[in-house]
Parts: sequence; structure tokens; C-alpha cells
Amino acid sequence: VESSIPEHMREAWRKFSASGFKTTDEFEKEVVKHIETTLARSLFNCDELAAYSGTALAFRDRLVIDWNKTQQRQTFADQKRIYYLSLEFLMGRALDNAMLNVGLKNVAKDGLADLGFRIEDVVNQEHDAALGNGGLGRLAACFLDSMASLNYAAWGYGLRYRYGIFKQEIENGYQVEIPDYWLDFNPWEFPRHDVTVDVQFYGWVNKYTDENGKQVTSWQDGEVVVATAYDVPVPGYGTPTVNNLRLWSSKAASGEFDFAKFNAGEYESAVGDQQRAETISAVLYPNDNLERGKELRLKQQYFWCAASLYDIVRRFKKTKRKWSEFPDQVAIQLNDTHPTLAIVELQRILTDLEGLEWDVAWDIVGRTFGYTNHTVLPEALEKWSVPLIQNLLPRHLQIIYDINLFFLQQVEKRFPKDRELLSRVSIIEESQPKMVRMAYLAIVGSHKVNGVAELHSDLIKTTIFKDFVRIYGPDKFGNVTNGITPRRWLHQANPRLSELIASKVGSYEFLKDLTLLNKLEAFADDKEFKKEWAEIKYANKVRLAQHIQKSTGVSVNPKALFDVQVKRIHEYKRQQLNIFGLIHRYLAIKGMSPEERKKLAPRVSIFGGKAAPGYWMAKTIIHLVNKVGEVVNNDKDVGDLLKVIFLEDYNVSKAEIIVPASDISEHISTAGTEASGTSNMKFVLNGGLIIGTLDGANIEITREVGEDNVYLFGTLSEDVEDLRHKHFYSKTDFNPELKKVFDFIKSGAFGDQSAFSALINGIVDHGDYYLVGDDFDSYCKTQDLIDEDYKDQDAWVTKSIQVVSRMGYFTSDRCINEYADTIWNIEPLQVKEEDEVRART
Ligand code: H53
Repeated sequence: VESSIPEHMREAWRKFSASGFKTTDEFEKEVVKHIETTLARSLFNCDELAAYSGTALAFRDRLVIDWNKTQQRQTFADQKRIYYLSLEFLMGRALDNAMLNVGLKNVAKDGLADLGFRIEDVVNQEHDAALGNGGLGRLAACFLDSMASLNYAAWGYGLRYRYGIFKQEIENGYQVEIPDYWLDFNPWEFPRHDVTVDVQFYGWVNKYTDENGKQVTSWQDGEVVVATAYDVPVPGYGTPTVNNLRLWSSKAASGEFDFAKFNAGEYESAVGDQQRAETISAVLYPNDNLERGKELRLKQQYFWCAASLYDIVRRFKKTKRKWSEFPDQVAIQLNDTHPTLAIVELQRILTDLEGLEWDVAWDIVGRTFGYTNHTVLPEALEKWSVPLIQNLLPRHLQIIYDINLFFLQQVEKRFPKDRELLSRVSIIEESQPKMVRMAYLAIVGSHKVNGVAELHSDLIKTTIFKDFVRIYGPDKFGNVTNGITPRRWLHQANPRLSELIASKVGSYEFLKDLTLLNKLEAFADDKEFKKEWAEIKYANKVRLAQHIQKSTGVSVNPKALFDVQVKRIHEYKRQQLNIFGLIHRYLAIKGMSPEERKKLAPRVSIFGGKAAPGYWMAKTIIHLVNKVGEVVNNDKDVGDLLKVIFLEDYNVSKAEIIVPASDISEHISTAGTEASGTSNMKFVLNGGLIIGTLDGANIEITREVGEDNVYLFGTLSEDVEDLRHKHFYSKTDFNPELKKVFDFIKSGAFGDQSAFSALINGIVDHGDYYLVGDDFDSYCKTQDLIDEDYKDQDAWVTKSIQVVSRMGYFTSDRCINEYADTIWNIEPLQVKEEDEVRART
């Protein structure tokens, strides 16, 4: 490599090469140095934010050393790499995670204490990196953690949004959205101003024969936007591997602004170009499980795919291998259909730019890509209008048509004269306007398609992708059940529980091999152990109660049963079922005698989650929860028996407080709608039990932890369609208890009833698509059962221990190994044992 230092001059480098702090003294020295020099502050001017900044910079230095070495090691090893393309990475905070992963949290704790700070206060200064909406984005973050922890050579590719998911405030019971500008001070990103890619939009396609008689296709003119790389280190746990997350930021090609235009007096338009370019990476679309077909979103997708592919191809070309070896060096995983244009872009690079034959190129493309589907909801399946693509990406539209043509020709050969089939599987939907079905394009351009839980993977094979199973055979379609990283979701969020577990199973090795949790089973009846277990849950509840008090002003009793539903607000997730159940409970309490009330288990019901800003029904649900809270929490009759809390601005760092404090959490989607769910796993891993439908990963959680340890209820997915049809003919047998709830709302008990009429009418008059009426009765009965069971604390704690001991399967490490074996065909990189040991100390 031209830019490396000559051999005879390397000694000085080696002598002074940074090695990173190990002791408390060394750590303190680093922190003080950063505060005094990097931040230009002093001990007379050092608040918690400055202490956070100094600590983060000290740990960042430490990570960078291993990061550089990891990248060198991966380059020398010259093996296959994984590229995980995701429009969302919901990372949360980085400092606590970095401290734990490099094994120096205690050093930092002591050091910060010496310097006059509490480590918790310092850690709490950090702004969440919230570049995602919900489950899909958080899954990507867990996968990055696992890929690094398992020493896979892996890169994440995403967008560097200037604004992440909005901050939610509740005003008068309504959600209000505040922009999330998070880049004021972000020590975790490294701008790479030398790593840029020109990305083209619009223009036209020129096909001609060159002087050698060769057919040339070239995409010309249009507009160029520059992608600049920002790199974020991703440390593994207890390993020297630090992988890279590369996020692209957009700016105008002409740099600051167009000087020619500026000098010609067109100041506004000069600045306008720049702003238009910067808009591409400005903001994360705040929809979860909903696609709205906006041009800017398509621009984001292409901008990110084009920059990432250019980068991947550039890296491959340095190895000087033949194109046929590309799939042996590169595995690209598509997180949902958002990056599907990468398939088209690679085909364009290989044919138009590199001159490969169509078939040769297409074979390479297919062997490179894998596609993960995360939803069957029709409103979430991406379709882009043909005129929109035609205008923005004219060459890509032609390639899509060609891909479709070759695909349909294949199908025609295997299933002659089945015109219906051809029109059903066509990548182009013959609607007005025509639409490109991105999921179909993703299937056709990948060698493997997977769902994210067993039920979901079965459903996609029998419903939305049924025809493709016929065409390609069943082997192309698989399942990789989701998982979560136990480092963040147990060790970081619940350090005391993690420590107690380690003391029983012998070491912290369970954080790398979660199946070791099964050793806990032996202590499920151990009196002393159960006491400590229960104490930790109680302490976590006290901490959450303090948070609730601070953020809502409501004081809750930590001895009450904590019932939690935190996730994006969506009709299919059925927060409305939960709140209707609580109104039912409230009415029941009101009707009880004092003796009956004494027998009831006090309950705190906690909601949290954001509604997409344009999702009116979801906002109505938030409003109802808040109004019910106002009434119930101020009713002297009810007291501690019931509190209804809406916690604003649910995000990753709040989840780290909420999850360890739950007794029961709710995963109550209409069967067949929640592809997997991952918070269900987080709650159970922290000793919480769940109430849930037979949906997504609830089913596999039940299989692992035992039917007696899960509160299941409701319609089965195979019965959902029939019921939906029936709703349109008869609703005479409408649930009388639910009707009472509706009447109470209509009486104005929670303020102007018209605010909630759409919510009620959707159920009573418009077919009850999500089966709230059907499942209400079994839901309430199951809640009654929970009340009863919770009274027997001794048995409850045994269940709590048992379920944790059986959660080994749900680590994202298991997922990553499955992807590696069945889709990517890749092995981890060998890391020297001494480096592993160093990383653990
Ligand atoms: O992806 C999670 C699943 C969850 C599913 C979620 C998801 C999004 O967050 C956004 C879009 C989408 O298509 C799916 O709803 O069930 O657990 C990770 O797979």
C-alpha cells in the first residue's frame, strides 16, 4: 500500500503506538486530559456533561485502538465479509455498553468517583442514538453487537440522519412531536471526509454503439449528490473485535454552495441546491410498519444503496479477484425491502460499468444477496410507482423491467400457459399507475429469504409468497427466529440480576453462551436465592417508580403488580384491548365492597410508545390512555388498587429502566400480525412473565419456558380470517362487558366522547379488523388469573427464575450463527487467545 510507513521508520511508531488505559489512575489521567485540552474546561468548570464527554472520549480512544487493529486483521485475513444494510439502527447509548464490553466499567466507576462524580449520573448525560422506529431498527443494533462479539467480519451500512425518531411529549393527553437533533456532541462518530461517493439522480439513458461496435448503455446528466462516510465503532463483548457501522451523510456536489450561481446573483438557488441535497439524510421517516411512497424516501433508499455498494465494490476490487468470486467475498443482507435497490444497483454496476454479460452478472447478484422479511401487514409492504422511479432512476427502471422479463420467462417455461400465475408474481403490478413490488424484486434477486419467527416464516410461505415457493421450491425460504443481545438487555440493564446469576452459574460466561442460564433451574426452589431474586426485582421496581414520579407526578406503590406494555402504538398491537380491559377493571373496582377490594392485587399499568405523526387512530389510543389515567389515578375510591401511567418518549435508554421492573408485560397482537416481537424476549430474560396471544415469537417463548409459565389467550391465527368475515354479517353476540366499557366512554367519563368515537366505531360498526371484541373476554379472564397467581409470591418467584433459566435460545448470538451457517456461508475470524484474554481484563 502506497501510504504505509517505510519499514526502517516503523520503530518509532511501534514505540509510541497507543495502547489504552487499564488502571484507575490511567483512566483518570485520560479523562482529565480530555476535559482540560479537548474540551478546554477546568476543574472549576466541570459539570456532569463535561465529565460524560471526557469519559466518552477516553473510552473512544480505547475503542479506536482495537477498531484499527480489527480492520487491519480483517483486511489481511482477506475472507468473506457480511454487509448488513438497514435504514434503521436503533443503537441507544454507547458509553455504558463500551465500558462493559471492554470490561472496564469498574475502573471507570472508581475513577469517576475520585473525580467527584457518580457513574450513573455521567452515563445518563448521553443522548440516545435513535436512528430507528422500533423492532426492526433495534434488531439491527442487537445483530451488530452479536456479530462483533462473535468475531465476524461485518459492516453495518445506514444513513446518518440529522434527526432521529422524534421526541414525544404529552400535552393535555395528546402526543406532541419534538425534533430530535442529536448531533451536538457525538463522540462516537468519525467523519471520513476522504471517503465520499458521488450519487446520481434523474437524467436519461443513452444507448449507443461505440467505435469498437460494442453496445453501451450509459446513464447521463441529472443531478449529483455526494455521500460522505461517518464511521461508528461497534465493540464486541469480551473480544478485541471492533466492527464498523458506516453511516452516509448527503451534501451538494458543489461543496458549500454553487459559486457560479452565487456570483451571478442567484444566491437563493445556490443555497437551495445545497439544502436539497442535505435534505436526503436529514430525517428518519417516523413510520413503523407503514409505507407511504414519498419521493424523498425513495431518494434516501437509493442514495444509501448506491453509496454502500460503491464502497463494497471498491473494497472487493482491491483484492484483485475475478468477479465470479464476488459472492465468496461479499454477503449482503437486506433488512426488509428498504435496500432492495441495491440488487438493481449491483446488476447495473456489473453490466453497464464493468461490462459483464447479463446472465453472468445476474448469477453473481443472486448469490450475493439475502432478504429478511419482517411483516405480512399489507400497509407495510413497499411498492414504488413506476413513474416515480422512471423520473428519479431511469436506468434502474429499465433494469427492473429486464429482471422481471427474465424472471417471467423462467416461470412461463416451468408453468406454461398459467397467465394468472404470471400476473400474480410479476414484479410490476398492472395497476394505475403501475407499481414495482419491492418484496418480489427482493425475492427474485436473493438466494435466501427468511422470516423472523417460526409462525411468521410459515405464514409468508403460505400467504404472501406462496407462488414463489411453488416457483423456487421450499428451500429458498427459511426461518431465523429473532433474538436480543444479553449484554445490553441483561448485563447492562439489570446489573444486579446479572451478578446474581453469575454467582450461581459460576462466571459471566453465560453472556457469551446464554444456554448456560439453564444452570439456574437448580435454584428455582432455593429459599435464599429466591429472596435475593425477589429483592432485585423489587429494587428495579422502586427505581421505575421513582422515574414515574419524576416524569408524571404520580406516585405508585412498588409492591403492586407492574403490568407493562411498551412498544410502538399500532392498532395491530392492540393497546386498545389493554386500555379497554383497564376500564373494565376500573368499573369492577368501583362496584366492589370494601371486603372485596381488600382481596384484589394492586396493579400499576404502564404504557409507553410513539405513534407515527400521521397515524390518527394510534394517537387516539394514546389520548384515551392518558384520559383514563387522569380519572383513575385521582379516584380516592381506587387508591393503590389501580394506577394507569403513560410514560412519554419511550426509547432504548428508558427501556433499560422499564424492562427489568416488570412483573407482567403485554404482547397481545391479533394472531398472525406481529412477525416476531423482541421486547417479549427482553422482559422474560429479566424475570418478567408475559401475557400474550399465539403470535410471533410468543409461541417459541412458550415452547421454551413451558405453557404453565406463560399467560396465553385469544384467537388462533388460523381462525382470524373466518372471524373477520363473520363480523360483517352478525354482531348480535357482541361482548356485553365490552359494551359496558364503550357505554362508559360514551357517557363522557373520560372527557368529550366524540374524541373516541372512531376507535369504538371501528370495532362496533366497521368489522373489528383486529378482533378486539372476540378476544376481550379471554383477555380479561386471563388477567384475573394473573391477579390470583400474583398473590402467591413464592410460586411467582419460582416461575420467574424458571423462565429466565430457559431463555438461552433467544440470544441474538444464536441468530447470527444461524444466518452465518444457512445464508451467508461464513466463519468467524480467528482471534488470538492473548487478545481475547486482554479484552476480558
Ligand atoms: O420488526 C421486528 C419484529 C416485529 C416487526 C418489526 C418491523 C418494524 O419494526 C418495521 C417494519 C417491519 O416490516 C417490521 O413488526 O414483529 O420483531 C424485527 O424483526
